Amino acid sequence: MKPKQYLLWMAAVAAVSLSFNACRPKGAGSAVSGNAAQRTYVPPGQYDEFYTFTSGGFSGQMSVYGLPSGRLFRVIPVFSVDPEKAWGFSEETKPMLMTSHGFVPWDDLHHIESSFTDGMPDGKWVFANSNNTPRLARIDLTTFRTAEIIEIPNTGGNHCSPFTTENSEYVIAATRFSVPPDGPESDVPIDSYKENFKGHISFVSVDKETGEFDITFQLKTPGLNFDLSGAGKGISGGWLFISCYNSEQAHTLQEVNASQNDKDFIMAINWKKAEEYFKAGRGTKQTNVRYAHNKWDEHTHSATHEIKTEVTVLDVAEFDDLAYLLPCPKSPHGADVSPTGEYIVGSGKLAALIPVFSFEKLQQAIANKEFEGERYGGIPVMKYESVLHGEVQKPGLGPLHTEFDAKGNAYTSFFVSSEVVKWNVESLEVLDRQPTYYSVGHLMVAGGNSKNPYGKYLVAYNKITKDRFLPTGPELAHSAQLFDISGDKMELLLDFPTIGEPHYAQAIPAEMLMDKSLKIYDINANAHPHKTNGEAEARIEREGNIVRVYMTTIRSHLTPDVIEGIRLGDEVYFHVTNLEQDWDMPHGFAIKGANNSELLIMPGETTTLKWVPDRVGIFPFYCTDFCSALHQEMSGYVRVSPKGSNVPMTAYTGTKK
Ligand code: RUQ
Ligand code: CUA
Repeated sequence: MKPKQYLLWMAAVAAVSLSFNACRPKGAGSAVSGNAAQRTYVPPGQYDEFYTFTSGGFSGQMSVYGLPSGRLFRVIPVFSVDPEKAWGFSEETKPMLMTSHGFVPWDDLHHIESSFTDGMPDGKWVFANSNNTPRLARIDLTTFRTAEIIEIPNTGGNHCSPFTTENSEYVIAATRFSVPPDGPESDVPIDSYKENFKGHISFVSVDKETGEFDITFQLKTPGLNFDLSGAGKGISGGWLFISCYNSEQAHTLQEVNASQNDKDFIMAINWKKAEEYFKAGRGTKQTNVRYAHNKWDEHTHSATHEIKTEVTVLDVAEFDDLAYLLPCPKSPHGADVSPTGEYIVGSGKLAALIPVFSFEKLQQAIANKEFEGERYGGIPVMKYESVLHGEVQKPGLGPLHTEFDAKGNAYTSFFVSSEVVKWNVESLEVLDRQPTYYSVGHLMVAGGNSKNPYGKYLVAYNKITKDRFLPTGPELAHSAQLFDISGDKMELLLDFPTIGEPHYAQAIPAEMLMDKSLKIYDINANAHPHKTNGEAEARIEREGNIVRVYMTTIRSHLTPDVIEGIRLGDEVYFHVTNLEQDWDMPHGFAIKGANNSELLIMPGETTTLKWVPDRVGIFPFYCTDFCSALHQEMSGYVRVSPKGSNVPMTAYTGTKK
């Protein structure tokens, strides 16, 4: 076996043996100290200290938990349809899931990143990526709703994303799978990877006030797999560090062929320079792209979808000061930047050490041209020793991700050896290690990717949880494990199950968000084109075979609740306006036989359900949210008659009009 194959084999053996209970780490039951319960117990009526926004992985959603309790507060639908919230089912939300491929009802949401001001979470938005059909989403932290989704062109697998620069100038997204640039020329033989496949790194600007996205420019790079990234901060503020695997540029059997080289790379990008070149008019307009830009409007309570067809691309090969390659041992996954911005930690999935690079050394080495050579037609490769701060020796097996506290420590997750390891960023000394149950992927320290981490808590997101929870058939809940990191030793406090497969998360102090959380939509500001202004305006209207029901809800009736004159062949739109102006008082709407979801209409909002009746008869409808003592009475009937019948159009509640 070649050395790299041997390592792979070793890793596989370790992973397999860990998957049997016989190898369950010792002390799983006793790892929790006496007063752990007290430290995670949030008594009834009290609040948690942090919100955590957690990726749902293959669920496509984001979930909101409290820390330290681990209580689940909300699942925010982002890239997957959600019938509970009518996301992707109501007429208003359908445009949010439109792409250049049409309506896409599912995606794989991996990473969550805050908006930042001066390198600290500012509580305005969190961003999330979809891995499969490349998109970025912005979630509004006053409404806890997805406010915007933009598709990323020239990209295949948007894994290396989203990474926010220090002042949210850009949210950065880079392609996991290099592919030929979009357009008719992309029909090429797959074994022409080296010549024809390219990477793209997108710089998506964020409007300071509205948060609106715009793909300002893209950088075109050689074909590589970009995995993860960290935006520089402080002294490295204008830079970006991206882990690259498949430096071999293999196009098949990557498991072996993309694991040949002893070192892959971290690509350091001077994005400030790239921005300067862009502003100076460098770069080419590519006009054969097609990507969706979808926006939610809080006044019309509706989304719009448009397809854009232009993007500006700068080819890094045409500049000699944009990109540098830092050799990084064995298939790096995470590339994480320390709070001061000085250190960049690479986590080689198959490496037996953790390399820590120094930004200052990198700057000197660039100035002194300490290059080992060039790769891919002109990108300088730095000398490993010239840019290295040092290596953490024997940290564990299978390092993936690193987070930081405010005291100069780093915390790295180890997938294969199932542990979190604490080490000092300056001295590179391992200070503590604690087992996780079991294979830990991402980890999150509260504020751990900011300039001044809040510290206190660390959450490990574990992928395999055999024997931790009550069995639930072949698949078990993934888990989050909460550690107290305020002392010298990390202390395990709590296990809690999570939704989907959590990758990254962001913790935001509760006081930053709770007071600005929206309570109701002002009904007077509701500009929905099919809003009903009070019960007196409730009605039905026919335009050909389109029937619009202008319906209102208020405790505890729907208006109208008697509807006649609907015929087979009609398309019925229930435009339901919730007249309530009271916090936490949504009403629901559902009708028998609808091959659609329910609606849950927030106070002051208008939402639309499309219904195409398939038979004649009487169809009950009702409110789906137990809203009052008379909730069960909150219902009504629709009469459907044959095509061509002359049953008059009738709609009322109470007295027949
Ligand atoms: S990945 S388990 Cu999608 Cu962030 Cu590392
Ligand atoms: Cu309204 Cu139940």
